[in-house]
Amino acid sequence: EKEAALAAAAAASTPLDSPTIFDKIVNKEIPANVVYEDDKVLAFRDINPQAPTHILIIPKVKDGLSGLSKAEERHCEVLGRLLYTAKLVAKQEGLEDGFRVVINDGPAGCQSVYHIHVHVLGGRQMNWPPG
Ligand code: D5M
Repeated sequence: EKEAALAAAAAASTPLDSPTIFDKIVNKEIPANVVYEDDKVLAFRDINPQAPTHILIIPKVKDGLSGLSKAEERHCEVLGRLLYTAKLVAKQEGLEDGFRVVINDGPAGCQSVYHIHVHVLGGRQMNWPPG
């Protein structure tokens, strides 16, 4: 019982569960260049674009999804919604020739904001392998 309480306390205080700057964007506390919004997801232009089109798609409610590595089965619907929104946004941005979708996870994946997000990059030729 004590162990469970300690584990719960540790989980509650993990920084990964803390609000991020993306919560402030969802709550309109800081501005963002929003390109798509519905009841579940928000899409806005990346502040540091790596391509002519660079959009981030996030769930409005994080629900423990600080990153893809934290996904549970209950997240399947929102994960599908994020990818489907990537398609909608790519079409809206006129990326007919193709585009790239990226999810960075954890330190080795170069993740910097711990609220899951899908990058949509396009408007130039992408290269492989990525950096
Ligand atoms: O990607 C996190 C991305 O979030 C990174 O490309 C910059 C972007 N970012 C950070 N703050 C903002 C604000 N305020 N508006 C728009 N975009 C922002 P990652 O995959 O975690 O490295």
